[in-house]
Amino acid sequence: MDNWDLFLAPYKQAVDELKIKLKGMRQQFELEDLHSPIEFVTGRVKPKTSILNKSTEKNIPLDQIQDIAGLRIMCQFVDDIHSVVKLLRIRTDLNVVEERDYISNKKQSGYRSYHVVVEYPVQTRNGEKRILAEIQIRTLAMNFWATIEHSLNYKYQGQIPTAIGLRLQRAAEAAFQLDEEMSLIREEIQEAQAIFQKK
Ligand code: 0O2
Ligand code: 0O2
Repeated sequence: MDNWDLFLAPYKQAVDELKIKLKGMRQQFELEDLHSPIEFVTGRVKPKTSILNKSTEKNIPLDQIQDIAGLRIMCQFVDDIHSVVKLLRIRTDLNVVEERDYISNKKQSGYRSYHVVVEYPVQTRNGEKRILAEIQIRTLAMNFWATIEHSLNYKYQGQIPTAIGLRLQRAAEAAFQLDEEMSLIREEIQEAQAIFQKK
């Protein structure tokens, strides 16, 4: 690759645009005093070294990597995740090409999230370029777990000691139980939040 900045430009453009659009969805719910299934949104372009490692490890060309453009949507409740997925499926400015449900099928590590891969058209000087972006949708509890597990993985270079790995699996179950408990008192929480927002 001779010019990384040029290669990454449409991915950066896609992340910036999708961040604005997804935050816009949250604002629409707020404007109508409705519970937003989106709590907050973050985004990043995958660093060059991670892109090269993934391409080599999986033996796939750069433009087939699905998460060079990565968006993350955090939700309060597990049900919100499914609402967000439905909202994404009906959008006409992007095309859902793959869905991976790591909530029903958690990963061995204990990781839970719902991944949606989309094809998104970026307008460039040379016309339209359709690129892939990965949107990870998860609850705040799933995000807490994934963020911590990600740093431990980095620290131990993917070789987390067995004892810590087991604790992480238990922590993942605890996070999931937290989500289930919160779902049970969802109505109560939402009423409280509605009152709080009006103040
Ligand atoms: P707002 O008005 O709060 O939405 P950028 O610098 O634009 O490339 P970005 O996405 O703004 O990057 O930064 P980052 O660090 O990815 O964080 C994204 C947004 O998520 C930030 O808001 C944070 O305030 C918000 N955020 C992070 N953690 C939490 C959290 O636990 N709860 C809530 N509600 N929000 C959180 P913005 O985009 O700066 O502005
Ligand atoms: P980053 O930017 O460091 O987060 P693969 O990446 O090969 O495992 P695939 O099929 O490309 O698998 O995609 P998958 O598994 O649907 O999504 C990969 C991304 O999901 C990872 O990106 C993580 O962001 C997240 N993820 C998947 N499994 C775990 C896990 O066990 N723990 C944590 N914390 N996150 C996970 P990257 O490539 O690691 O990039």
